[in-house]
Amino acid sequence: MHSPQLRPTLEVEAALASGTPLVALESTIISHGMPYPENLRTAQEVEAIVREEGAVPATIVVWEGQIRVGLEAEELEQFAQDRDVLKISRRDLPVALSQGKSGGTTVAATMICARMAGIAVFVTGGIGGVHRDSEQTLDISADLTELARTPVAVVCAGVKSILDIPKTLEFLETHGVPVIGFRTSEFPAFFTPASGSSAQVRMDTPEEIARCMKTQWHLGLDTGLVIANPIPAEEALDDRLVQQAILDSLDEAKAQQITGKEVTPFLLERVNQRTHGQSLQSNTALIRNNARLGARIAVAYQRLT
Ligand code: PSU
Ligand code: MN
Repeated sequence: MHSPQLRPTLEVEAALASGTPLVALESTIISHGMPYPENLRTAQEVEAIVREEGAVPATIVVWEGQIRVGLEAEELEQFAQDRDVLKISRRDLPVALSQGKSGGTTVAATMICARMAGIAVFVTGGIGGVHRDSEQTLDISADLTELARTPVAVVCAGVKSILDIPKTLEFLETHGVPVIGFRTSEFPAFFTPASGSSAQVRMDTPEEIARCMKTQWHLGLDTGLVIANPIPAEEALDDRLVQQAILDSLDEAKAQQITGKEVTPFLLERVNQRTHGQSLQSNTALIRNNARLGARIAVAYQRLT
């Protein structure tokens, strides 16, 4: 670990030193993706699941100008309650750190920090992607360009259809990012297990995924991987309800001229409201599901290395 701003907990440092598998966890979902106290409860549950599976969780946040890799229990509580922090993606990292600010790290920023810390597996809910009206706005999440340049495996439940899923998959293909469906050949759409688009390949075990990661990086192909883990069927939302909520929210964003980094948090919040909290329940269920898979992949990957 080289950056003077990188501050792991003692537990994370010990795990890195002893070769115990680690799982990085994203924090924009805590600061901007869910209301309090559900965000705290979910973050705690996710950490507990990672431990159950024999790995060490490292929730990554920017806190008063430092990159914290892992938080103490009280710090996590404090972070989850602070609704007034930044959303930090790649370009915001140097700004926030040099100004001593705090914030939740996006998929892109969490990948950067995980890599700096030496953590290969990262669990989140959904990744950012190519927006539906990208022909006009050029709005493409920095998560995708990060996947194109940073060697970390990202476990997610696919991409919300607030985005253009086929274009998102095209972008990942262009940039050489493997897209693996876990026990499915469909690429999942976050709230629902199927999007109508295919994953690049289906894999059925954490070991198979770990072998692919190892092979990729051994070849010197320093891109990330997307591990797309569909939401469990019993937790999925009704497709028509979700689609309508998304269309209405997109109209609202356009009417209010929401742009830039505000777009995604705005849409997430409005979709949550329109689905009357059902989406929040699905959201927490799929993250728990991703945490279990991510930890199993981290354990399998550690065995190979
Ligand atoms: N999509 C979700 N949930 C999320 C996000 C996206 O379904 O919480 C968050 C993640 O932190 C992701 C970020 O990295 O939004 C992408 O934001 P943008 O589109 O501004 O790059
Ligand atoms: Mn954007």
